[in-house]
Amino acid sequence: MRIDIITVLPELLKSPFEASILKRAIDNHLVEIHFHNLRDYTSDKYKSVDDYQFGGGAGMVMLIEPIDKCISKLREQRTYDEIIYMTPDGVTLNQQIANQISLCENIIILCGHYKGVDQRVRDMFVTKEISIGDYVLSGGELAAAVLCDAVIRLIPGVLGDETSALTDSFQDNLLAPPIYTRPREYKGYKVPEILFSGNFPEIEKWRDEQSYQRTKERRPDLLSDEH
Ligand code: 6GU
Repeated sequence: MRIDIITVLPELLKSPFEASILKRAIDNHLVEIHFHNLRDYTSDKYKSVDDYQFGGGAGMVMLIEPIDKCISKLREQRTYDEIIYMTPDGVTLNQQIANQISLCENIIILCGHYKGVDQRVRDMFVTKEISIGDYVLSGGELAAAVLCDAVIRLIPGVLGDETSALTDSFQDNLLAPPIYTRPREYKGYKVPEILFSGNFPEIEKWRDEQSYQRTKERRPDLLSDEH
């Protein structure tokens, strides 16, 4: 998979890809990430990427021209499955959307900044608009990093244990069960006895019940039909 990220703040986005699972995925050539600084696609001497909004109102709007130049150059080189715009008014990211995107070959992620982009960018280029939740961030960069992390870990070969993405919370609309490691008892807090029984069908059953109980208590919305 190849991900091209268009941003006015590439520095803000680089560090999540320089450690742990994402770094290994890149080093193993399972994913390529390319950053594009919008300022490199400006044509005026001030390298403007934004301007005041027509009709008045506070906040700057990202210009269409540098974004068009950047996207057009990328599209000359390959076709893209999705052009994703990160914006708080997009659809809220969930595991199903991450699963879908993980099947793409090439995607562009456009990070909104200031008040956002000129509406015509969305009309002309964008195929998916994604938010990471109902709160406002200063820009789409951190949201893009969240999306990339959620997607990249689903690419086959990225996780060491191939099954572990399948047992994540949300993968089947259930939260993950409690997990334990050594020591068996810590300051009076004990690991549930069933986990030492060696009876693996019973352990699986216990985990399924715990998952269901947790989901019922914390996220009953996940158990309803809309999901
Ligand atoms: Cl994608 N962008 C911004 N600026 N804020 C957000 C967001 C995105 N998702 C949630 N809040």
